[in-house]
Amino acid sequence: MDENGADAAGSSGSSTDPLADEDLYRVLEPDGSPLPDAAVPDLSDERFRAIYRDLVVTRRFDERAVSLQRQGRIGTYAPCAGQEGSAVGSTHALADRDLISYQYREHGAVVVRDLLSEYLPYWLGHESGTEAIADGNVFPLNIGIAAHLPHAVGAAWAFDYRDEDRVSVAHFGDGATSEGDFHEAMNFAGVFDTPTLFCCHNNGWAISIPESRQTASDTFAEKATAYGFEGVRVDGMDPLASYAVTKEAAERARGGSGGSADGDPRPALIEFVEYRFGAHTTADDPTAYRDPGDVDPWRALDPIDRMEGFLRETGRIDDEGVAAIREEADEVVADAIDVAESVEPDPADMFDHAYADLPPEIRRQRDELLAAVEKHGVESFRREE
Ligand SMILES: Cc1ncc(C[n+]2csc(CCOP(=O)(O)OP(=O)(O)O)c2C)c(N)n1
Ligand SMILES: [Mg+2]
Repeated sequence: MDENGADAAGSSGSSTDPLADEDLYRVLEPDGSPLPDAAVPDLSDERFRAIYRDLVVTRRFDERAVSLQRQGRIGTYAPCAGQEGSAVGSTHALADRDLISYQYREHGAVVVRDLLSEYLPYWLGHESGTEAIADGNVFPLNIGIAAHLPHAVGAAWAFDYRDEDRVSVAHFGDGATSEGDFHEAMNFAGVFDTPTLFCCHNNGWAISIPESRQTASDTFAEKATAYGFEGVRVDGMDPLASYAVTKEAAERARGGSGGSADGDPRPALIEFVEYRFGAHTTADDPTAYRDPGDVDPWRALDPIDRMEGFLRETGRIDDEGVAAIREEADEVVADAIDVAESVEPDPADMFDHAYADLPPEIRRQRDELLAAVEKHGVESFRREE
């Protein structure tokens, strides 16, 4: 074992042969053909193509965001390449009224909700971006690991209390399961049967910490047992498996069939086993802690190639259809960048989002800034291109 414990990855996640794990729920083979006994979700052709389209848009967004960061046009960014299948597949299984909260890497959920133009300003440093996505039932992005989970459970509890037919879906990483907030949220959800889906994205790493150093449990899914509800493991790089598992869990969370007591909502933990192809963030160099060759077996499970393979094999798309979707993705992302870059930054914005009522010292700083803006003009405070 090296100093990170990298060769003792345990039975889930960072295994060097992802296909060796037979316990994972799967629908698609690596080439996209359905597994012999697989229950392919019963979806319209439009819905299957929409899932593929959202995967492609998410990948394109990711590529452009990394490139924008390299050009100094956005701040630090957390790439999601490799992990699109779970975020996109699971969000397609929800109703628009369902509430999504996420860590910082599940950009695919935002793409499915069609909120890219609203979302991108956040990465450019505008708080307006996080405000706007809240209107689409997506909680603002959360950097404080697992801190959003008690909030997600609180929202779910409120849905239940008010008799609203809504589910609260919280995305987080394997690293988040070591936080107290995760355990408190899981316990509360189990005791009070809140309609919460805990979506754990096990990408094998928490920055440089491998999962073998994160938990002594065999799987992350089994942690749900301690809190009295179901945990399930799914191939997170299989968009249709991610869809199917989420659909069923959301049904139970709504109090539908399959729960321990039909009619009562039950929470669930879904462990999406996947891998991030790239760096933790644009500030990270993964070669410092993992061998570049470790990524190769996972690239063979690329969710986009897999979904495309499925659509082609079942006659739902051809070369022309693929080209049209790729072109559309380029345009959607380019438009989102144009919209985001046209937001005029207001220097005083930095004072507006932490306090309802500014404390005297912060108010003094704000007044000083406003006086300087008045004197020198707002352009003096904007970045020179
Ligand atoms: C409470 C808290 N502690 C530490 C950090 C620093 N940090 C940022 S990302 C990260 C790793 C999280 O790993 P994981 O939950 O597996 O998510 P992933 O980045 O792999 O998607 C850590 C420790 C933080 N943001 N918040
Ligand atoms: Mg992780």
